[in-house]
Amino acid sequence: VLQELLVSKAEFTDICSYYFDGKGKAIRPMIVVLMARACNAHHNDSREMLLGQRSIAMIAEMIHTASLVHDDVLDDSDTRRGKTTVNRIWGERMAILVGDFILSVSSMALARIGNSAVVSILSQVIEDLVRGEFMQLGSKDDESERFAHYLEKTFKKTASLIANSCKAVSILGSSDPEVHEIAYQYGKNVGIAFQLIDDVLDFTSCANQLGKPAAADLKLGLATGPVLFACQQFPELNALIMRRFSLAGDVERAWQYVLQSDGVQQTTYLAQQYCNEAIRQISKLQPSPERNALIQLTEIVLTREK
Ligand code: GRG
Repeated sequence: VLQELLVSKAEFTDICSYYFDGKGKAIRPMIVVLMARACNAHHNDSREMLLGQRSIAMIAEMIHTASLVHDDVLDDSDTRRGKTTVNRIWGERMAILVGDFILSVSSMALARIGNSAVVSILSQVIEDLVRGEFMQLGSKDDESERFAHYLEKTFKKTASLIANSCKAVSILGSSDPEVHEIAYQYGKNVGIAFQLIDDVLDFTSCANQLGKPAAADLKLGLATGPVLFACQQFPELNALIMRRFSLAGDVERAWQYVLQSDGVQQTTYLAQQYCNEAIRQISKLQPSPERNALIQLTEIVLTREK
């Protein structure tokens, strides 16, 4: 369906369908569909509502994909999901337009749902994605502010899309504001945990598994969870963080410090705490097979290898 939506109107068919090839994990639409069914257990479901919820799952994946295409331009990346990036094959101008186009198709699908609360919730996601990317460009010189800045960036870049998509399907499925808040809190906590593990995998996984180069964050000058924790044990890292690992040998030195420290374990532990909170939240919903699946999904988020 996603491919049909994108391809039917595009002159640049091949490029637009390039990432909709089933190679992504599609974790966002999976969470959204499960959340919709877990919330619907509280109410009756109409065909119109189910279609709206299915649209939201597709819109979430489209917004995600558009942001990946733009992100690869900003980072000048060569590979994504084990494939050459759009920017490498068709050039940066085309990649920007393709990202914009995917976003425009998702906006039309969003308008078609015809619910203004849902429109504003998912528009907030786009603002958060851009602000998160902005936050990543800048860094905090003050060490004490660094972790809060990192967590806020993590929410905006990754968790907002999951949290707000969960909230949007809950609004279509239930009129109870408590259910909306539970859906949002589950998505927010799972989303933050997902990004923390993403940051761990940048240190622990090999390039082959990730479908993109390892230590990509350090090479981009980014200090993520494992580095920030390692810096508490090895204050020498502070200077490297401040200059964004820009001197020759910085990336390799930072990498060694992180592996000698408990940074990876501490970041994983923090991700576990967020998953525990997600489980606590979702457990407030009525029991359903989908609620159980959302609980199990937290384990997959924590133990995934790519
Ligand atoms: C065009 C909407 C739009 C935004 C522009 C560039 C930008 C602002 C935001 C970038 C946001 C970004 C790339 C966040 C990273 C999120 C993340 C964890 C990506 C990896 O997700 P996976 O592992 O990827 O689910 P797959 O490939 O499985 O889909």
